[in-house]
Amino acid sequence: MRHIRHHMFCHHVGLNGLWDFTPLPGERLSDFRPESSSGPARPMAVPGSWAEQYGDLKNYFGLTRYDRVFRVPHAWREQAVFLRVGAANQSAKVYVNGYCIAEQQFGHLPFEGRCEHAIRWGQDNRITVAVEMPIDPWALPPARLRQGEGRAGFWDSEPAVAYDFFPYGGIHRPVTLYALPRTHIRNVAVATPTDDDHSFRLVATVEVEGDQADVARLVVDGRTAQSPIEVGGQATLTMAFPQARRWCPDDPHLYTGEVQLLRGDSVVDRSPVTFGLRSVRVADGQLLLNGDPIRLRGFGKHEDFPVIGKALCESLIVRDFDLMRWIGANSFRTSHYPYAEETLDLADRLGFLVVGETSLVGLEERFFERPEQLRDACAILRQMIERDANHPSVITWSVANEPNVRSERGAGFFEQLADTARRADPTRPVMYVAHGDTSNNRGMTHFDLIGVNKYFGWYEELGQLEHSAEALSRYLDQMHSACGKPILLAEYGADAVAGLHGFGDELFSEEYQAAIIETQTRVAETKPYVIGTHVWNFADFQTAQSPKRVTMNRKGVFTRDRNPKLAAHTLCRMWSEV
Ligand code: BDP
Repeated sequence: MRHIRHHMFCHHVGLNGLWDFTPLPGERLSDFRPESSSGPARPMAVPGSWAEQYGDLKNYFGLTRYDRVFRVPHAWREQAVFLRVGAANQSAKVYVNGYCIAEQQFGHLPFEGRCEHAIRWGQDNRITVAVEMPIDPWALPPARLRQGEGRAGFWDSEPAVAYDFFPYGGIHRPVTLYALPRTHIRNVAVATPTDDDHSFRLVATVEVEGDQADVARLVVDGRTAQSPIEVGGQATLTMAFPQARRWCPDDPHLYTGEVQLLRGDSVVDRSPVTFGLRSVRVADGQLLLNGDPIRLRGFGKHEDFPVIGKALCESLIVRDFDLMRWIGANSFRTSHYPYAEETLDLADRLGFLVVGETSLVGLEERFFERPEQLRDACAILRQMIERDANHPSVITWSVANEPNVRSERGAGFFEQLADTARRADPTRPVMYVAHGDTSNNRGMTHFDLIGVNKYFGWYEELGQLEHSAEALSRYLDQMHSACGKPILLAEYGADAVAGLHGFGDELFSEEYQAAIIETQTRVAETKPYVIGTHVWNFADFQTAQSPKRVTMNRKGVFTRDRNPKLAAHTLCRMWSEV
């Protein structure tokens, strides 16, 4: 699939805006027929979450259809025409004039298909996207099997999802129609391995569709490399960078170049390529960026905002990076799903380090028994890596959040996920994010980095600041001696209702949250094997309803609308000391 940035360099039409929307209660995506008539439609913004746009849809979880009419520029007649959806939650099928051209089972990941065979030139064309947001115990991520199950039976919620964020349905990322020459570049995957003498190589794997080109060429800073296109449509281009300007948070230098397809002397297609030269690896118990140990300071986040829900909003992304810069963070985790491509583009430009996470959250033993779940989990992981591997900001792949792995079979499931990630991308370490202890995290030894989520002072040692510090210290040491890997404290914190104050030990007060975060951060910083701390969460976020949530999860150090709580000022002070 062509990288989103490349659209700027080919003919494209954005199909965001108001679509006709119809809920189809009781129907399933598997039986959907685009020609069947449905009830009266109402306007729905794309990108957007339906639950945020209409009060009566707040708790609608099921099948819906989005329709709109579009015209295709006549000049595209001899071209290959694609329709691309950045992401829809949770599963979707796309039809052009009744022909299904693409589908996606997994939310938060793009999908596209060629559609020139379905287009009516010079006439109106109907595009229909059927989107389903199931509350289904076997979806990924899943709902609970029964009330009381999931998240280790921790609590019940409505809807009964096995994860702690609101199951927003909708077309959440841009819909784009674009055209390429019939013979074109499908994808350029870059890897930037380091040689023994610390010089970099750029290895660009070019996938070609169509048979009207014989050579692929890479042009960067006036230098070129070229190679014949092999049977099967692939070419590998290599260029050495002995004097590389390395990408790092203080100097996030991006190289830009171009890949061209040639037939004889004429250029058949061209595609930009952007990359950063940096190395990331785990050695001597440390996470090394360009050979030097790096400490991560930052957050687990969510894609979540009032009215917008889970949809892409570029001003919100820019604002969040500005707030992260202000507070002194240098990194974040895309908890608990792959974020918009635009977010990673900005992280590349601004020099943030990203833990890229899949949507595999809420996994427990029942999943490890079913081969189709392993197949789907690997597919999600591979699709994320394929989409994001060109981003220098992404330093590790987190395969899942807080699975409950007690059996040999579960350990095998995670071994396979680790292998899948390493096969898809041998250049980055692979992370496992644990909660609990060694008994429910079998298989974590297959990973290079371990994230641990622990809420001392909140879910454990409630209200006891001092004990919570000792408890964290002991816990980190135990986990480290069990796994022998560098550890990221990937979640810790406490809920605080903005505006609620106290003397420091009142639950839900801003003071208590600030104190917990400060104490726990300081404990983690004393551990040589801890490679960083990610506070949970950057901002308050919407969840399913539950007795443990005052309308939402309030562990943000910013409110949902991005005002700082006391903890934000505390972190700003602490991180400015670094
Ligand atoms: C962690 C989960 C996260 C929750 C958090 C919490 O990974 O998704 O939001 O707990 O309870 O265990 O706030």
